[in-house]
Amino acid sequence: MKMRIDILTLFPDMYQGVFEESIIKRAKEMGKVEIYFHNFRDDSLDPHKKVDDTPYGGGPGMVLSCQPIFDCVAKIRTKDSKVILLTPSGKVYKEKIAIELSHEKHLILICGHYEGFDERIRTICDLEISIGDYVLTGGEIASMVLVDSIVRLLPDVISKDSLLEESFSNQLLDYPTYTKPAIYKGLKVPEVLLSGNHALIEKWRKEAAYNKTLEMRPDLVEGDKNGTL
Ligand code: 6GU
Repeated sequence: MKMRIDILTLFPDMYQGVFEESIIKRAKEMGKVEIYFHNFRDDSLDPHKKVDDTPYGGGPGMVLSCQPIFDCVAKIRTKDSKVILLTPSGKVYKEKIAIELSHEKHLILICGHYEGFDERIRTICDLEISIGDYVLTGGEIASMVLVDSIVRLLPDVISKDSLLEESFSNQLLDYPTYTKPAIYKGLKVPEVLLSGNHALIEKWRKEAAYNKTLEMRPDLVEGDKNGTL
C-alpha cells in the first residue's frame, strides 16, 4: 500500500532537496510514498492573496486566517485523510505517534508561520503535533521530521531487523556500536565484542543499553513517565 502525504506550506522551496536524498528518495522510488506540496496562498480569495491578519483583541504579529487553509484542506481531504496541524502547542511527538501514523493511508500536514493560527483551524484537524519544547520559525522543519520518521517505518523501506534493534524500540536507547579498527588513538573496542561469543555479546549489549539510558535519559528508565512509548 502506498502512503500519500500532502504538505500545506507557504514555503514549498524549503523542502527542495530534503526528500530527494537517501532513504526518503528510495522510498519514493520504491512506490512506498508520494509527497505533494500545496502553497495555500494560492487558495486565498483575497485580491492580494493575503493569508494572515492582525489578532482580534490586539497583540503582536500576524495570525493565519481560516479561509485559505480551510479551502485547501477541503480540496484534498478524503474519508481516509488524517489532518495534522504542526504547532508548538501540539502534543509532543514521540516514536509511538510515528508508528501509529505509519499505518495511515493519507496524511495532510499543515505548517504554520508567523505568530500562530486562527484557533478555528483546529476544528478541521484530527491531531496537533509539536516536535519538542522549543520554538521554530514555522512548521516546515517539524513536518520534515514527521515525514522522515514515518516514511522509514513503512514496510520494506528499512529492514525489519534494523527497526527492531534501535533506540525506543524496547523502551531504551540503542546499545553502543563500534566498527574497525579495534584500537583507534588508544581507544579500545570492548573486548567482549571481539570474542565471537554471541550469548555474552547479547548480555553485554543489554546491560550497556540500560546503563547508557540511565546516564542520558533517566526519564525513560523511570517507567516511561513522559509517554515515549
Ligand atoms: Cl510543529 N512548530 C513550530 N513553529 N515550533 C515548534 C514546533 C512546531 N514543534 C516544536 N516547536
